[in-house]
Amino acid sequence: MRNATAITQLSDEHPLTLDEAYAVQRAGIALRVGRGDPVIGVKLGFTSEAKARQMGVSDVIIGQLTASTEVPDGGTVDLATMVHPRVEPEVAFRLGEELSPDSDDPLSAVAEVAPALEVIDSRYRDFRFSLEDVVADNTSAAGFVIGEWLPFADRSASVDDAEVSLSFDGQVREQGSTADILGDPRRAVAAAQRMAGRHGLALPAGSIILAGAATAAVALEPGVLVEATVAGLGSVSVRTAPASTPDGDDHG
Ligand code: OOG
Ligand code: MG
Repeated sequence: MRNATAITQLSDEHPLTLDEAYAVQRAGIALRVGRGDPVIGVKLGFTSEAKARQMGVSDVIIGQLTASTEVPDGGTVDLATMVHPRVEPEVAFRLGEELSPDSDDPLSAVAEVAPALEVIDSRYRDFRFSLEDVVADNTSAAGFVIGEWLPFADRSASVDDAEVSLSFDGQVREQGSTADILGDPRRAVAAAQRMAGRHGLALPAGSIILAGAATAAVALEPGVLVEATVAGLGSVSVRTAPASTPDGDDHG
């Protein structure tokens, strides 16, 4: 988000349909692409009960990941550009070949799998929104971090029910299982194929698919080390920049 200012829900003033909400999302992404920030993948939202319950919204949604929002594993995110960011543990897939809407074996297009973190931030006041609002806001996508990619050649039977934990400075904040993501996170690949097909998004070779959070999201704080661990896949981490000091150089 370029000016980190919360707004009221779009749907408060202009009720919009889900298709219109996806059109708003595409228009916002087109602006970013025009600024030289290409789309490098997609993300699913509300694929877990924990997230649907936390946000009071239950249909699976799709958003787009642009290159500038990727943070390297072990890197730092600056909260100053965000409104009220949260973080959540995820599983990521990377396509080795294009995933076309009519493929009847979507998993065969997947080359790699990795543990991931997603930073979400909503432009809506109090992080409250309707399904249409959050779709128009590109599903709150603000940043993502991918751990080490592992080959998916054996279709990673072990990712279907792997323990997931999210910690801040080594203290566990959320725990769950990859099975909390659609019953099996591999189902996220078919879900992404279906949603991308429906909303006109391409999934070329190399695309990243974030499967959705396995647990509820946790509010980010300045100056913490955030780590997600997915049993069998490993860990991924990010730091948040320390709080800026009041005697910084940004007076007046
Ligand atoms: C919407 C994004 C949901 C997930 O992993 O379920 C999402 C939100 O919670 O603001 O990214
Ligand atoms: Mg997410």
